[in-house]
Amino acid sequence: MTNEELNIILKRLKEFTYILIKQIKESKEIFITTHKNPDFDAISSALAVALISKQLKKDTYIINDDHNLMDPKVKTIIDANLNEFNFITTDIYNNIKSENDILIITDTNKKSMVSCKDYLSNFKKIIIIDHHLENQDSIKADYKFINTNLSSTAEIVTTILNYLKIEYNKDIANYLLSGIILDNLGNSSKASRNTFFIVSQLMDKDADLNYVNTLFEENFENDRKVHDLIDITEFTDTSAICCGKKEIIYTKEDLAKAANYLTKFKHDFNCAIGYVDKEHIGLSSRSNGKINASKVMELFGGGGDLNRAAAQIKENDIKKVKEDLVKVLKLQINTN
Ligand SMILES: [Mn+2]
Repeated sequence: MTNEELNIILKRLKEFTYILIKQIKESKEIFITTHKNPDFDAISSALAVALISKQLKKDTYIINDDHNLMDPKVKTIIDANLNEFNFITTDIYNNIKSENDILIITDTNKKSMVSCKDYLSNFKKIIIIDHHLENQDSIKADYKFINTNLSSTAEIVTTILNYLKIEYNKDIANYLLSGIILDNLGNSSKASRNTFFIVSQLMDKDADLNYVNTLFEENFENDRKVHDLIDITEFTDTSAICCGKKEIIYTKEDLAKAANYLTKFKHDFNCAIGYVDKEHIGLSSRSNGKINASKVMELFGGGGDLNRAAAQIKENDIKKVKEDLVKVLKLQINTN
């Protein structure tokens, strides 16, 4: 992205900020949600939007149904904020909903990825703030700021906080810094001049890299498990694919870590495949941009952006998934 392109994006973000504020001001109650199983980018951006809404004296709720399934580190962030912010489930939303509610979605634009997907038509207006590619599954929003050239949703919302000169404390700054760092790991980083400017703003609010590092601390056994998966990677001229064994269950994050690691080796496309439970297989992919990772993962029912994408399918035969992926990659390369 050139500086000129970035300037155009930031001008659009400034215009979107005015729309966002106007919409929040006009509504009594604001609901915020993220993709299911939120990560640091999703949860920090939801908290930042909740902060804006609370400063405008609106009743503000964050919808999250995954309290017991979540990454334990993300859960610690939510638990630390239970007094400051109203976290509710979709069932509670269903009991308190009214006709004028606004839903603001951060870090996804896909219907299948939000837990309140069956209630989307209940909202008077939907606003999306995100950095992932749109596709047929994208939610029809009344207003949206989606830009795949920006590094993270946390970067987008921190830029909004800056435009609005909204004060926030060290904790929020730490969460937002964690979101930005999480989404910039590996070679698929989209860090720009704005990313580093925003990071310096967060550090001005006393965001602390030591705190962020504690969130990314690894458990030795789990790290070895991820590396055992990486050890069985098979390479072609253009791709690196590792495929887990049947007995081993991986988390989405494990697969993402393995895929990130593979970006070290300069292949066009990297993918980690593994069972995420007994009936489902997960795929996590990274691309240098020559192959559209999102287009490839869409063929497996998932999505993402040009450089990072993932999918999860109900399937028992992991070898078949790998063979299908190899076939798809051959086609992608031949049609380039
Ligand atoms: Mn993100």
